[in-house]
Amino acid sequence: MSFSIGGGDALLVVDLQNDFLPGGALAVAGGDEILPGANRLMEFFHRNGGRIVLTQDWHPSDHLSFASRHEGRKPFDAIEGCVGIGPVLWPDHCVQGSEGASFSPLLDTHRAHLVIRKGIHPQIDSYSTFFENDAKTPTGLAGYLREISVSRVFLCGLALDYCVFWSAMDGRKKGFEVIVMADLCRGIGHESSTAALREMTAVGVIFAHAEDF
Ligand code: VGL
Ligand code: ZN
Repeated sequence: MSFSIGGGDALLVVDLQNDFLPGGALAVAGGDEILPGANRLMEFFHRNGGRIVLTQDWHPSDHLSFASRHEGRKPFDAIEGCVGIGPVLWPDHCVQGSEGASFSPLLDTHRAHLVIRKGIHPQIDSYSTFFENDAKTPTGLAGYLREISVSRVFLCGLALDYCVFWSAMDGRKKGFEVIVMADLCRGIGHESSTAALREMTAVGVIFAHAEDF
């Protein structure tokens, strides 16, 4: 497969922040391996007139997705009946303004046109870059992309089974063509990653690899 990139294309680089990388509070195994490829892809989009959007998980220190906010609960415990939170609780991560919430120093952020910060409301999480987890509060990304005539959205980053997955699903829901860079994503869980790949395939997400560019 090969892609020619232009003004109708956007690259969404998802959550390449210290806390999701080895040594971070919610480290995704192998997360650091995708940094060079993400940088190369941003450079490629830049050279060809594509749009580049970075996302940043950006929680208040008392965010309800943190296990520390729930008496007797541990990180990765399942949580039910808490609208907009779950299906599991997380360690404290990506607290606004912290070192953990900063982009990796190895990420070339200078090519980005826009940074979307998400998960900013204390009571609700936001895995998707398009909607918060109530599935109805928009972040504004779809409007931004539409207004600049973007129709295809390419995704890379972390985590495959949460923020990349939900961004891809909502991108399809909003009518974009969605291409997930399979070798430039890493997942938190094995089973959830397998399920994510299956569900994305079912809604017409296309998978590509760095070598396709
Ligand atoms: C994410 C869990 C909690 C992600 C963010 O970026 O995939 N996962 N917050
Ligand atoms: Zn988070």
